[in-house]
Amino acid sequence: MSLVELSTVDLAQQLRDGVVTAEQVVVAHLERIEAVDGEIEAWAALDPDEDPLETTLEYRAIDGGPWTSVAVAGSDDAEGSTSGPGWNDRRFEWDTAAVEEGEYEVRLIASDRGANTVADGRTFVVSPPLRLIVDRTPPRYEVRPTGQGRYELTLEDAHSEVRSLEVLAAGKVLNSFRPVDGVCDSLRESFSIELPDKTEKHLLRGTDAAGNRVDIPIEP
Ligand SMILES: [Ca+2]
Ligand SMILES: [Ca+2]
Repeated sequence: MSLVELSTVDLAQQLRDGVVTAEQVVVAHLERIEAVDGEIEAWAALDPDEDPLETTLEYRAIDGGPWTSVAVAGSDDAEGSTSGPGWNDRRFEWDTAAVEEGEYEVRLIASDRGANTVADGRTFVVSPPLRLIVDRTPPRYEVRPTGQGRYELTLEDAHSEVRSLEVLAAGKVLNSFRPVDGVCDSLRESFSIELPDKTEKHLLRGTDAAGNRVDIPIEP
């Protein structure tokens, strides 16, 4: 099944699981637009210049409110001038540095209105909106030694699922631990772990689904 055919729920799950990236989803939808647009190429005969399709990415908080356009750096059109938000290289980059952390809906609006009269131009929403999480903060952790090199450890994140707990050696991942319930699939996961060498210092690393990492030093 292609990305544009997935249900919102399945797509959101795949995004959370890291199976697909937001960029791949947007590109898939842009390709879909291109494919559909191709079927309506009949009117291109009336317009041999090939209308540029102007696309805008919009987002809003998951609990509603107004849509905000994502400012995208202008791309050069055929004449070499800069044409507002759009895509030439089939790639949108959303710099979320100034966006508050949390869950958002993201949608793509496509229009060829700029190149047509109002009557001819078409504007449509590429639906359904995607759910995306903006998350720049690593999980918090709590560690409790229980003796004999064993520890009870909890990772908790405000926005993304906890994805992994690993032990590093010389900067490389030596091993990863399964949570007590078997699967890293929620905002809070508990681990009951035993470290390989009880007399050595260890460095653990907790990672959330957005890839934010926290290093956890363990002293013997
Ligand atoms: Ca996080
Ligand atoms: Ca779990």
